[in-house]
Amino acid sequence: MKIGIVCYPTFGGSGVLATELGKALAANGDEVHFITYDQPVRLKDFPSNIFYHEVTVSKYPLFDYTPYELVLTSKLVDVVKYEKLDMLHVHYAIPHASAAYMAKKILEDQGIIIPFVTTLHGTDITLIGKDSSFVPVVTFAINNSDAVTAVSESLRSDTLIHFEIKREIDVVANFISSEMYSDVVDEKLRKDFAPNGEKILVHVSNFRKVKRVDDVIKVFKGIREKISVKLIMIGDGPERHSVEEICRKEGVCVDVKFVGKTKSVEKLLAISDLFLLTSATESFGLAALEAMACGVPVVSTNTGGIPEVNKDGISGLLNDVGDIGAMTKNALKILSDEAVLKRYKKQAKEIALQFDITKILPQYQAIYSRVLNQ
Ligand code: GMT
Repeated sequence: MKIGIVCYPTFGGSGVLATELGKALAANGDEVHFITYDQPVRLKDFPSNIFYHEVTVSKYPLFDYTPYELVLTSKLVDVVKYEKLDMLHVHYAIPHASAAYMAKKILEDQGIIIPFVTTLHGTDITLIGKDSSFVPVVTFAINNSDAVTAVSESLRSDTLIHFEIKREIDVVANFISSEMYSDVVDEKLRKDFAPNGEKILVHVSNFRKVKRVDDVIKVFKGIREKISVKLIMIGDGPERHSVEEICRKEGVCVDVKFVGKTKSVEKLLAISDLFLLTSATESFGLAALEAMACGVPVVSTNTGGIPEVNKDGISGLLNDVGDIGAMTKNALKILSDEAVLKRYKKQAKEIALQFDITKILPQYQAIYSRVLNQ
């Protein structure tokens, strides 16, 4: 099969997932064409059956806002036609699903049939998507996709609540490739971050408001009052500056290290003892799943799709959004007893294996077959 994948090429969960999916399909023998405005960050190698087509947006003096969606549509038409693609899989509804629909119609006019699958990832529904300025377009694009998937039951149900949907939505969870993650600790690296045997907490995100990163610092402060701990903050984004200010205000900077958008997330996860995920809303929580794949338990909020991956009392503990006290108490419950920590680490890894690519890829492949045969 020849498939075109459209995604955001950034560190965000939807782009990571789309890229890993493309790589897995290629490893399975399919021909994969990534169509994005930049090379996806997780796309490091180029085997003979992976291709990248850049969507280049030129600036014209007339446009205050260059119409990216139209440039993407033209690129899709071009790639489908000349690379003879069988189907498109677009990740994140805005604006990828409507661009795919437009490309499909243009190609139909030229006698070319190109079905497309839309995967909803989260904020395309729960935040931006339900903004009234997008609702009609998002609703139309979902209803007119050839198949639609959501990354959790929770996101599926949010989509049905916020939009007038007249079609089936399949739930296909986020995945990890367990081969990529190891629970083997690099002792030297661990010592660099925790020279005196402190426990290591970790947070990974794009530092947007929705992640409530301030809460990570507040919880860390509470834990630090009881046991020796260090905190590794991975990622970057709009809230980074204010979070650093909170660290200063709370007087915890000396034990917090901001490492930015590192490419070796797995190595840092593997030396960590506990992952903190404080999001106000989260359709799934791929970052938590990646931590669990390294045998790191998760103390998180209980919002959206998080309970579908972080199993309460097994891989970690769930808490209400903003409940700093409960998150601190629960983190201490896991960290203060070596036997308890060991048990949670083992269980986190076991749960993560349930989301291995080998279990999830066939679900996408079944949807592709259905779409190509309809
Ligand atoms: O905001 C982010 O976390 C990035 C965002 C994205 O679309 O790039 O992530 C969303 O998609 C991920 C992959 O499906 C999910 O695991 C995340 O939970 C989801 N983020 C939110 O819902 C906030």
